[in-house]
Amino acid sequence: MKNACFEFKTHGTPVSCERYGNGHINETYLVITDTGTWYILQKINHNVFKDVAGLMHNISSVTKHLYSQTPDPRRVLTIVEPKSGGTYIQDSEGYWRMYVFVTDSICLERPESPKDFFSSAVAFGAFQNQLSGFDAASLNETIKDFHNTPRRFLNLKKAIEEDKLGRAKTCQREIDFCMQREEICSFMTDLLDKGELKLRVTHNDTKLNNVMLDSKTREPLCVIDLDTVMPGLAANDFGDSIRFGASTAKEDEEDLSKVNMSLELYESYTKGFLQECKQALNEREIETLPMGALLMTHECGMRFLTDYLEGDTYFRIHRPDHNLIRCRTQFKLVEDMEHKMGDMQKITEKY
Ligand code: ADP
Ligand code: GN1
Ligand code: MG
Repeated sequence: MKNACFEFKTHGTPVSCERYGNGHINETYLVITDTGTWYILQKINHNVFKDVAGLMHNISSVTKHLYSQTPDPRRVLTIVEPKSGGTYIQDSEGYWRMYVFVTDSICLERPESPKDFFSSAVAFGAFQNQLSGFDAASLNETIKDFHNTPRRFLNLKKAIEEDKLGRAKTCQREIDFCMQREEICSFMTDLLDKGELKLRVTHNDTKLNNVMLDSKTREPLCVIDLDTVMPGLAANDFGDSIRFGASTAKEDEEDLSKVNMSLELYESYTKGFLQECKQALNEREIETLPMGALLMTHECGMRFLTDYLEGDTYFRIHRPDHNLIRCRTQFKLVEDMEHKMGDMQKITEKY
């Protein structure tokens, strides 16, 4: 058992502590105490999050804001206080935090039906709406240039030039794919510079497995993984959800013929997301949602490719070419979205 699990104000004494979940960034454990109470213990990835105090300040203030609107620990991620006070602890292994486990919930890797995906859209749309009155200036930027797509392109170019592990020759097709799409990278940043899009408080990592649904009713409960809540674009939150959840296959599917963007799932998500937050968005923000999907997918593919070239130092991998496989699914989705852009726009207009 991890020593850290005894350092928080749990109900009862921890009796088990096992690795849990499929996140790519933090090290997550399920802790169960002798009273049968469940908790999530996480070792915060300090390579990714350099300023842990700033990160935890964000999560603590955002969850307080959400709790003031919805005072229910199943509906708002809840921090468990360390015995020493504050919001996290540091020991010889690193930085740790604990959350209340969202009871009677499920967390999906794939939607089992369009209704599941609709529920996740309601959760992220409502999250967006609830944070519309939150003071963005009070938040720390936990990862600089997180969704700055042109910057991600430059990082990729640098990784190709350095080619530290001599891997560039194994992914020339993927490299070419990115070089052909350099121009689209600045689509959102240009609109932002022109003042046509608005910076809001957004989640920035809206994967389906970052939302909990009620295990019986499949209704949305709670948005989790709040590490990247910071100023961002609504279209990016929308887009990252489509990237992961509207795909017909897993993020690391090797058979690319199985990987496509489902218009049916796209429609379910659009309906749920806009139902919850369209009143908070301007027309231009709504118009750019389909491009948000394409660009978040392309950006994520470039990030996987960059990490592959740099020697897998960012995303957790389970096999040597895991990041390359992930990158390929993203680029397959980008191509599919390029073909379906007209349909995606029509669906968006409908809602
Ligand atoms: P990462 O940043 O590594 O993705 P997450 O915070 O998303 O870490 O946690 C990883 C997984 O742990 C989630 O996908 C989910 O399955 C589970 N999890 C995290 N927090 C909770 C919670 N409060 N209640 C239940 N499950 C949780
Ligand atoms: C990471 O932490 P997790 O697994 O929810 C990453 C996202 C990527 C995603 C790709 C902080 O999300 O940006 O889109 O992997 N999170 C961070 O699956 O980099
Ligand atoms: Mg996560």
